Amino acid sequence: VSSSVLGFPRIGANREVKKAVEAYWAGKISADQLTQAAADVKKTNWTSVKSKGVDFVPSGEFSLYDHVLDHSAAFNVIPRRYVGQGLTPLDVYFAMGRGRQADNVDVPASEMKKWFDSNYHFVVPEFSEETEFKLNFNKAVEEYKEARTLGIETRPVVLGPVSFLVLGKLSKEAKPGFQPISLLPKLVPVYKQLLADLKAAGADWVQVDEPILVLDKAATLEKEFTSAYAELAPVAPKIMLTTYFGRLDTNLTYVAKLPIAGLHIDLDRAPTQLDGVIAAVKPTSIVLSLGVVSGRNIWKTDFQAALKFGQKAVDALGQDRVIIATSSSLLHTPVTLESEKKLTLEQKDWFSFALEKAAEVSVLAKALSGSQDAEVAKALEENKVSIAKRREFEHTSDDAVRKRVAAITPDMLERKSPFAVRQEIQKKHLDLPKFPTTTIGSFPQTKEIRAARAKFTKGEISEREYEDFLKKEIESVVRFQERVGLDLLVHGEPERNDMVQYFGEQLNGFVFTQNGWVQSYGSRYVRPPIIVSDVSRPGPMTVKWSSYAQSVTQKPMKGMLTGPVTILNWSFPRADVSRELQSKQLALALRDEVVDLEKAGIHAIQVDEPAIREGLPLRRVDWDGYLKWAVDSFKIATAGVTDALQTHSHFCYSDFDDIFPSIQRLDADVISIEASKSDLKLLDTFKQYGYSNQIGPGVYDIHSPRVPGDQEIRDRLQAMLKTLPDSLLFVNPDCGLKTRGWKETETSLANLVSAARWARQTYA
Ligand code: THG
Ligand code: ZN
Repeated sequence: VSSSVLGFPRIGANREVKKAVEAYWAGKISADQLTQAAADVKKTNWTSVKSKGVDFVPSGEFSLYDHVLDHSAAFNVIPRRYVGQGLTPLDVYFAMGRGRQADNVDVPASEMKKWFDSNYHFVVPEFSEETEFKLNFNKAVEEYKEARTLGIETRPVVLGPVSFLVLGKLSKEAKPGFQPISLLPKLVPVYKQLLADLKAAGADWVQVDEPILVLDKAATLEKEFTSAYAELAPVAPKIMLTTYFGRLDTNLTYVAKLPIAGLHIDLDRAPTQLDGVIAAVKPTSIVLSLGVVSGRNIWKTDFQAALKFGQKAVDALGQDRVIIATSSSLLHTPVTLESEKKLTLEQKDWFSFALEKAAEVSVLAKALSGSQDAEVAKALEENKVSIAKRREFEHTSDDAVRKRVAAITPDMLERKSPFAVRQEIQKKHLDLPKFPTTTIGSFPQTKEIRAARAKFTKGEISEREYEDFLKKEIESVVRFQERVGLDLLVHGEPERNDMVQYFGEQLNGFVFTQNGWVQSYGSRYVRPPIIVSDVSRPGPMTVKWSSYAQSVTQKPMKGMLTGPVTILNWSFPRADVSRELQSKQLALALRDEVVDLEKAGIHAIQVDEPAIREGLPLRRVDWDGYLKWAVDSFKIATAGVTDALQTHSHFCYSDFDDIFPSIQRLDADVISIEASKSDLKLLDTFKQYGYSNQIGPGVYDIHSPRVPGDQEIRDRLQAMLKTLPDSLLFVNPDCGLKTRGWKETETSLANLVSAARWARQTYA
């Protein structure tokens, strides 16, 4: 039995890669220096994974920005707008990832999408009839050789051809109805070249990732998989076909017949598929790679449970046909626990980060191989003790919280009156004009704000000084909003680092890392909080700031909270209880906060759920179960108030077709959505379903520094009013302004207000 890791975090233990990439963008280091910084981190990754005893060490999955983007650049899938601008290949690559606005070049970034159900975003490849694949470079071979020069034999990783095409979208040039998958016959020859090069370079195995095999849509792709792999297998190294984040289900029938040497399955997410997969591969010579060490969470693997899976596979297939692996790439976990100095020893003993997980697969493989090594025996014993201690801790639940969840009644989910009644009451209470203007919540997080927070964290300024600073910030944001003429104000959120971390820090049941960075997109990382026990709210979290903000203005102030589902999805959840239970505990904590805000004189409260859609299970049969508790959680959080309180929610996307009835069921008084990038077609969806509550489709895109003109916003409003009743329309940007500068924020919002005033006159 051997061991393998499917991929490793790219950031570097001390964020070396993030820093180097950002320094390169800022013109502070050269391309060569960037390459060197990357080479150092790759070397450290390979060496340390190897040193843990892992047999199959991955290479080629490293990236300066995103592995799908690497793949597009390598295969020459480069949208026209980036070509012929006089940029170096490296700068074309970054321009595709993040756009570029300098020296007469002005190109927007490519679209990003969430990588399956994770919080990682990939850069979406764009295909058309005209796409001409060729190998611009062979990253897999280059990195394989790079590792080999260091004396480390690796298993190169490439994204598979079917997933690559299916994850893409149509480029501007594509004819409507064009299917990227139809490019497969043109793409396969280029893959053949890549894989043949790898074989020639000496690679024995290649890991080919086909994660779309866990999606429903793969059921229609049997022909494509069969023909592509029939062509690739003869020229390639031995293919380890990897699937992750879900189960193969019926796709297994054809996958087991592919000419592959190995198949990897995710037993963290889908443990029940093991028996079926063993049965399907048994008659073949396929090696089975068991993803028993989670690539998505940070809990120590229960060795006894993992060994049971392993033993079952060994009994059926024999030692030589079993590999113990991480369930997916470790990209979604922090690098190492060793950098954590603030977690208690008890807490540290519960967790495994990427490097610790590498050690886990190695020990498990050795144990299954019947190793008599004292080190292995010791590791098994230590794991048993750690797991037992964690179980013991899990038993000490917070009875009050558990009882409260068990006592949730249906009436707690419903507002007192229907929306139409509430709307009338709220109109009087809030005194908002027609087409009310508002923002999504955050205002620019300036250097000064970050510096003050850093000083406070380091103890260089007192709590008092920090709070005074924040109050000044809040007051100046309020004054700005009054000056520019916005109707429903916000406090700007200068006190928040991250919309999830901030709440986690104030709730019982969470712990935090100092260095547990996980890539969100490009050079942007988050530090997900870890839920370790029952969640409750020791005291008000935002009331102080919102009521201070309300105290300095006559205009209504909107309270700002992150919703239960988003806090859960952007944290590392517990593995011992259901996500539903954790979500409901969060919901009750937020319910208390919402009620307290209302008591403190706040008349509008926004509870953001940007992650509700990405949490959707990958298989449609699992959707209803999720949507039921996700929507219920939001309702629990928001329904504890009087009819006079206006609830808002915000979603950072516009892809609602699939979940529309659930959005409606949230029964928020106002929702704001991202509508500025995509066309306004989605408003037809709203009309079609008869959406009845108020809605603010973003009137401009905040993800770019570009300032929208007054006329442009008027045109958008006009277009929106073709489908939306004017009594329901709010006017707002399409997301928070945290990442924007003040300059463009001021002009953009002035134009927004002026367009709303125009609309009030025009549609009086
Ligand atoms: N919070 C969390 N997850 C998220 C978002 C978030 N996932 C989706 C989306 N928003 C991702 N967006 C961002 C935007 C900015 C940053 C990270 C994710 C960011 N990170 C800083 C960096 O990498 O330099 C670090 C921030 C910090 O100091 O805490 O700017 O909003 N959880
Ligand atoms: Zn948003």
